[in-house]
Amino acid sequence: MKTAVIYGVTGQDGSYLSELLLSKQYTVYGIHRRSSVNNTTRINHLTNKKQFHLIQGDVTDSFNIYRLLNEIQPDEVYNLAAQSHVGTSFQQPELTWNVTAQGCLNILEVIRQMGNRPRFYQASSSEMFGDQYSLNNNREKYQDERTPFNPQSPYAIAKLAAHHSTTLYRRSYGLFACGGILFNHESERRGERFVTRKISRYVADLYWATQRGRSIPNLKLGNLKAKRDWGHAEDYVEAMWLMLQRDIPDNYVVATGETYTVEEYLKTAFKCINIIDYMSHVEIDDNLLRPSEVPCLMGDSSKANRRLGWEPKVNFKTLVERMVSHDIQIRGRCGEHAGDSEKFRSNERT
Ligand code: NAP
Ligand code: G4F
Repeated sequence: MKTAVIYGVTGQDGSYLSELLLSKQYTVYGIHRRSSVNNTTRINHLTNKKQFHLIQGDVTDSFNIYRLLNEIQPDEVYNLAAQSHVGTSFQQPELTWNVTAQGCLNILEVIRQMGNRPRFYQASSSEMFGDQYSLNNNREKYQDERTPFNPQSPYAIAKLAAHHSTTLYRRSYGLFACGGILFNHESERRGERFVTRKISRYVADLYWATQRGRSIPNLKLGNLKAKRDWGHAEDYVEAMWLMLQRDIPDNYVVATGETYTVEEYLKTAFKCINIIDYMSHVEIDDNLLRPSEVPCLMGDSSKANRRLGWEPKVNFKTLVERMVSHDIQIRGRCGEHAGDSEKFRSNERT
């Protein structure tokens, strides 16, 4: 039976990857940061499983990485740890760099020095492409493994440094290290400050407010014109695992191949509660616009399809419907407190 270490286990992807590996009989060591409040809500349902172990650690602490990896001697290490919010990276560039770039290098250096080297997965990002794209025969923009990178945020710069480090350690030291260039993937467990979840939570609050004959303040958003290639996280963690099962390590784009604007997501989400005039519930807040933006992401994951046999199962419409329906259920259970999240949203500045 295999053993895996997951950095970033408390995040959206960490929780789905843990479930996937446990279903394949892995022993999973999830590394999580000490927090003054509970940060394990996405994995609480796993903590009573015999093969799941939660251990304190942090990717910025090389001594801790060295000790843990040498004690556990895993077969596979997945680095999903990051300050992963693009907007926040403009406010906290140094922290973003330390966690997202330096953290990856810290793990690679420890693995390089190990006798039995585990296989390594780095959570790279489509944000690294920035404003770059390739053109297909229909003159449509897309990104694949050959598209140049031109990062547009401190987050993307840090991810690109980590991605290049992963490739360098593979080529220079022979590490089995893969970079998964994943396009946006969302889910019912998505962080509340990413745009898809922010919208699905608002739609759920609006639904319950209407049911109770109340009104709530408008939803504040930034750029509605940006286009993203949105898939479901459960599909994407399978691609991570598949990369580490191959004979040869490599980098892969993982995407659905379809792109939609933020406004199209908004429209589809409001349609779930039969509201067509969605813009009457939305305000554009200039504070939510970013100093620089990634205008259009649409991935071509043909290589992952050919070599890993990977393809996405959840399409855009199903993704939106699942997120809204989930939030309607949980916001319904919150009852009277449903409006509280609005106070938080109106204070959000990223
Ligand atoms: P997420 O929900 O924000 O999870 C990030 C994880 O990193 C959390 O578990 C967080 O712990 C942990 N973390 C933060 N700082 C850390 C540190 N110093 N040491 C150890 N762990 C730390 O992100 P996600 O959506 O699951 O994404 C997983 C990874 O894929 C991230 O690296 C992200 O940048 C990358 N990625 C995501 C997407 C996407 O669309 N979701 C696309 C491409 C790439 P806390 O819970 O304690 O904060
Ligand atoms: O949901 P977002 O914050 O995701 P973004 O910036 O695309 O980054 C996500 O995907 C990356 C992969 O491409 C990951 F690497 C990264 O870790 C993260 O998971 O924003 C999506 C779009 C942006 O264009 C943003 O400007 O939505 C726009 N947007 C408009 N209003 C907003 C808002 N984004 C947020 N977070 N909040 C808003 O109110």
